Amino acid sequence: MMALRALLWDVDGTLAETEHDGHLPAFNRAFEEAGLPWRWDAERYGALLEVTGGRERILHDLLQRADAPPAGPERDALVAQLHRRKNHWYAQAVADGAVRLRPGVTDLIEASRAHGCLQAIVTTTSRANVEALLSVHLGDGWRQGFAAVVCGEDVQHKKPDPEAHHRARRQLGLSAQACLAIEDAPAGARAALAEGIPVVVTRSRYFAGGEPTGVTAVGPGLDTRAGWQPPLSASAPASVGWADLVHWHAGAVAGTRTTG
Ligand code: XBP
Repeated sequence: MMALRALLWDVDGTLAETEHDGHLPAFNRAFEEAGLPWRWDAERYGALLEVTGGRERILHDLLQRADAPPAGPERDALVAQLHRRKNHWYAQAVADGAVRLRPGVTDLIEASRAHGCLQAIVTTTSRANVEALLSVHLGDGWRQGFAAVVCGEDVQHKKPDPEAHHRARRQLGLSAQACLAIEDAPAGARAALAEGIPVVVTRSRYFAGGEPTGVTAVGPGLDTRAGWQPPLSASAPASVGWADLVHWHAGAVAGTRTTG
């Protein structure tokens, strides 16, 4: 039986509620400081999250605005400027403590590490955003604790393309079935599954509904044993633990999927 050798962590929505607490207000701040009347509310942002990548998201929105510059160098410069300033305000929000890690994340990283399981970051957000978030919460030396860190700059195609998961797996030197991806969004789950990596979904604010297909387990968060599919037995401590991950992973590798 293939052992679980690495956890592949998504960042936005999975490690932290970065979208609502960090990126969304930062986008609006960037619009405001550029003197633009554009603002995104939570509903609009939820819809825009279909588009992965902050730069791509701005461009997508702008294409639907009559008051946006037409295609050309002026528009490209505006998108680049807004994205740069968005990331500035995002880093500021993280430094100010506005974006916390989701409950249960740090415990599970530590518990799985203690069992020799490698840790990886697989995200298509910008590297600077990952650096900002993890240096605040895991300390300046956080990078040493991760055997692979794949970010938006490292790939040509963002999620749901499997390129980021493929790169991470190659850097780890592991087969897909030795890994387990933890994701919140359908695009992330699809990306990992396309690479053949079993997926656990921790639902997040913007991806609270829907039934992800083909994933090994789906639940409300790592800090609770309630509300998971397949159900978890009640036990203490009342959070998802290393033994649960091993169990889920073994089921996935054996071909028993719970959803879809
Ligand atoms: C998350 C994203 C990102 C962030 C913004 O991707 O969709 O676009 O919202 O990040 P993933 P940037 O699920 O792969 O973590 O502005 O840095 O692109």
